[in-house]
Parts: sequence; C-alpha cells; structure tokens
Amino acid sequence: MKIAIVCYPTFGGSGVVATELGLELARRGHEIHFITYSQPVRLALLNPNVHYHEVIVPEYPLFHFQPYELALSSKLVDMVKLYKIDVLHVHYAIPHAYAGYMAKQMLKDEGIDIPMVTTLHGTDITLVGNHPFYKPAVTFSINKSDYVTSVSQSLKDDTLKLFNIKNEIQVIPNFIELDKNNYDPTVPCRRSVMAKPEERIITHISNFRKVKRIPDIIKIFYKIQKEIPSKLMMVGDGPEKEKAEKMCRKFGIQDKVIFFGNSNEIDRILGLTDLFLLPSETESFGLAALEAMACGVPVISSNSGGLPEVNIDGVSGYLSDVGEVDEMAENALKILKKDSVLAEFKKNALHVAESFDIKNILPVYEALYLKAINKY
Ligand code: GMT
Repeated sequence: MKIAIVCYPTFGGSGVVATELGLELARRGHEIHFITYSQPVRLALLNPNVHYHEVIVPEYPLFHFQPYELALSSKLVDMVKLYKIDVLHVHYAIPHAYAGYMAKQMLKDEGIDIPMVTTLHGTDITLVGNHPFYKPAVTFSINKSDYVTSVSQSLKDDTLKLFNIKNEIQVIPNFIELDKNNYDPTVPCRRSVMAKPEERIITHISNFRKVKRIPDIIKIFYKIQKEIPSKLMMVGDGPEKEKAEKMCRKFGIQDKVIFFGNSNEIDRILGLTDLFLLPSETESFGLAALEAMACGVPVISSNSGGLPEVNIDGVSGYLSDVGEVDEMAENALKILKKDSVLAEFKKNALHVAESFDIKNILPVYEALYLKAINKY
C-alpha cells in the first residue's frame, strides 16, 4: 500500500508513534510518505520505502498567523496525485484531521476518492480539542474521517463523553518495538558515569508540560533519596523545567538530579534505569511508561486516563491517585529497597510490555487501511 502519514515531527508521543508505525510499515514493504513541517525526530531516511515531504508555509506580513492547515491540505492534494497514495493516516486531530478532510474534498472534485484514517492521541481531545474555540471543527473532522482510532479505551471513552461523535472509534493501543532495545552496557554512557554502584537510578522523560506534574516528580524523588542512595535523571525539555531546577536547589538535591534536555538516546538512558516516574495529571496512554517497561524498568505512575491499561498495579509498578506523592514515594521504595523485589518488578515490566509488541499491533493497522481502501 502507499500510505501518507501526517504527524507532528517533534519529541511528543503522537509523532513518535506515527514515525515508528511508518518505519515498520516500510520494513514490511509498504511505501510510506511522511508529510509534516520538518523531518520527524525519530525518522532516519535510509529506507527506500520511506519518503518525507516538507510542508512549507510561506511567510506573508498580512497574516498574523500563518495558515498551516491550508499549506498542509494543498501539500496532501499534490502528494496524493503525484505518488498515487492509497490512504491518508493523520495522527492528532488538530489540525491534521481538518486539513485531511479539506484535501479529501479537493481531491474528490478531481474525481479521486481517498480514504482517511484519524488516530486520536490524547491532548487533541482532553486538553486542546475540547476548548470551545476548536470543538466544532474537531467534532466535524472526527465525524468526517473514514475510520477513527484511539490509543486507549480511556481515550475512546473521553472522546465519546466530550464530543458528539457519530463515527465508530476503534481502540488500537500504542506499541513498542521490542527487538530494537539493543542496549549494550559496555558502550560509552555507562552506568558509572551517572551514578555510584550503590545508587538506584530513577528516570522521568517528557515534554515538561504542566500536565506531567513535574513538581510531583521532584517531591517523590526528595522522599526516595532520603531513604536510599539514588539519582534522578530528568530527560526532555519544556515550560516546567526551570521550575524543577529551582525546586531541586531549594530542596538541596541539585547534585542528585541530572537534567539532560531532549535526547535521541532514550533506550540507552532507560537501559541504566531502575525505576520510571510518570505522575501525570492525565495521560491517554503513557508511551514513555511503555518505553521504560520495554527496557525492563518498572513504573510508578498516576492512575489517570489510559495509564492503568499500560502499567499494571502491583505487577509492572504501582498506580496512585493524581497528586498522592507520599504514596508514590512509598511504592517506589517498596520496589527499590530490595534487589530481589526490584528484579521481580523488572521482569514483570518487560513481560507486560511484550503484550504491546509492534508485531501484534501492525497487522491491525494494515487491516484497517485495507478496509479503508476497499471502501471506495
Ligand atoms: O505527552 C504529551 O504531552 C505529548 C502527547 C502528544 O500528543 O504527542 O502525548 C499524547 O499521545 C501519546 C501517544 O499516543 C500518549 O502516549 C500520551 O499519553 C498522550 N499525552 C497525554 O494524553 C497527555
């Protein structure tokens, strides 16, 4: 199949899922066209089946806001015609499903029917899309998609609760490529550079937005490090990072917390990690938690959104109500204090992650594309 994938190219989970999906589809022989405003961070263009087309929005002084949707829908029309694309798969409703719908209409005018699959990722529904300024357009474009998928049951429930959706929503969970985790402890960036042998390594990875409850992470770690020798690795960048750095200085733990910024070496960092923290306010899925579990790292998370579908309480880690930092720290210590308990949780985390293997999820997307193509 020839599949056009529209996504955000940044470090966010939706872009990562879209990129990994496209790369795996390409490996299975499909022709994949990524269409976005810059090269997705996890995209290496070394596969003949992978193409990347940049959406360029020319600056014009009259426009206070440059019309990205317009440029994207025009690009979609051009690429569908040029490469004879069979199906559009747009990740994140805003504005991709809207631009996709416009492209569909323009193509229809020229006698081309192209099916569109929209995947909802979370913040496009729970945070941004729900805003009254966007809601009618988001509802419209979800209803006008040929097929709609959501990355968890929880996100499907939220979508049906918040929007007037007439379309079916199929839950297709996010996935992980387990074979890719080829962490080798002998290569540089070894554990000894990060921590002393007796120290446990705790990690958080995100875009440091408010929804991630970054101050909770610092509070949880503060309690952990009082009980056991440990280090905290904070990976990523975003608006809450400075506040977190200040908190660490205030608590006097700045020497125990390493801020990395955005990294392309997530597997390597997770390969050194003993415990992952994700106390988010809401999380439609929690891809970062799954990536940690796939590296054999147990997770302490909140129980909001789709997290209970990924992190199994008492098995791959523990879940608590949002903001329950004392309980989260106690649970973290339960896992970290004894080598034998930690080893058990690590094994379980990997085992749970195996149920999200891309090999099981990819055929579900392939079947959906075929159904969409056969619709017209
Ligand atoms: O986590 C973020 O804030 C980024 C956001 C995105 O749109 O990329 O992530 C959302 O999509 C991910 C991939 O499906 C999910 O794993 C995240 O849970 C979801 N984030 C939220 O719901 C807050």
